[in-house]
Amino acid sequence: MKYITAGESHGIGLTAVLEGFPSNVTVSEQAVNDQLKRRQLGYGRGGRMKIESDRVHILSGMFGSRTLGSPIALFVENRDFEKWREYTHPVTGKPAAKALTAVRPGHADYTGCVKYAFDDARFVLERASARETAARVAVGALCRGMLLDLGITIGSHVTNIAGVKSGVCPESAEGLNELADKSEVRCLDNIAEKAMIKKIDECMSRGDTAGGEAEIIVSGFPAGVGSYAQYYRKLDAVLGMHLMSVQAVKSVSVGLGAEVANLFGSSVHDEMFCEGGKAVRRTNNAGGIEGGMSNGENIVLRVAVKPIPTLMQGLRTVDIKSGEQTVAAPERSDYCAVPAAGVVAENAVAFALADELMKVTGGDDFRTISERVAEMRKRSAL
Ligand code: EPS
Repeated sequence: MKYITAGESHGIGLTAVLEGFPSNVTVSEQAVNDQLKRRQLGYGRGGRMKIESDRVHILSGMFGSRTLGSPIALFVENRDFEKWREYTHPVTGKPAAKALTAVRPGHADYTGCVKYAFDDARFVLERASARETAARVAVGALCRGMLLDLGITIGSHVTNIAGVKSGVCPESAEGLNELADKSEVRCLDNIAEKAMIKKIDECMSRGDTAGGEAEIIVSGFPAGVGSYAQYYRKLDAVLGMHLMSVQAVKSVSVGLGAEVANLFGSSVHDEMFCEGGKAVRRTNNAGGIEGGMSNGENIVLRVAVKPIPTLMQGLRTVDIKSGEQTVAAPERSDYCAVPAAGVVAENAVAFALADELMKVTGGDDFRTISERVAEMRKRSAL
């Protein structure tokens, strides 16, 4: 499968085209809208989320909610476009009277102006904005629906905001989102949750922003997807690409992640035990991936996201027009988007895993895929 997205943050809307999705999958439009809604939530979002109420328009690739195997075009409208159409209309838009030249360190403003030869960072930020993740979530939601029909569940929870860590380690993705979504910061640890909210309040009051970390868990994914045979077939490498490309993500880890550097092999590797004729593990430090392939355990990933680079208090910068020292202009933005980043990450993982699974099972029609998944499950049940 492949998908591309198009659209600016304050343009008409966001479009995605998903190519290669199998036929005969029953798609729930409501399930896509549910994912879009989850992405919009979270304590610390800015004023924009009060304007938007994201809903998907499915334009092609299915009849009567059943996929045809042909490209699926999706559209999510930007309600805020009406306020911006004077500047951002694709045909009649005119450059703003005052260019944004006090580039925000950490955002794409400076590098985008250099690369595309712009003298106004608005031309950059419109596309660099994390608004684009709405389109990615819509695509991921379709894939996630198919995975769910195959008995594969994806969930996430927030493990850290601004250094406040959750002490809860869920065992499975089953029921995880139902619990996490009850919390405004999607944190399962009640004490940490309150401290996280306090940190975000502190950020808001001084015009600062907060980053953090989310854990994504996938349950029910069959063993044997991915391959050790080539670098681009390794499941962890593929997942890394899909997650690192989510706006603001600065690190991705699998299982124990960077912690492996501190430990001996005897405490890292997940020993196998024969119980009732089956091979079982008592630990999952590998995060469900060994040798670039899924091993049948839960896939456990973490993403760390940087604090949003738009600070109301302003960061010191250089004006790209005058060349003078200045302070980055405060723009409306979020103070913390870590809960939303976890939801985006889940849906990015859904696309990556559906795509990799289809490379093993054949990807044209859902029946073939489910028969192959059943076979794979039998083969791995030692
Ligand atoms: C963003 C800035 C804010 C965020 C936006 C990402 O938007 P605005 O500039 O309109 O206030 O709310 O995220 C979304 C719009 C979204 O849907 O997630 C940025 O600069 O990246």
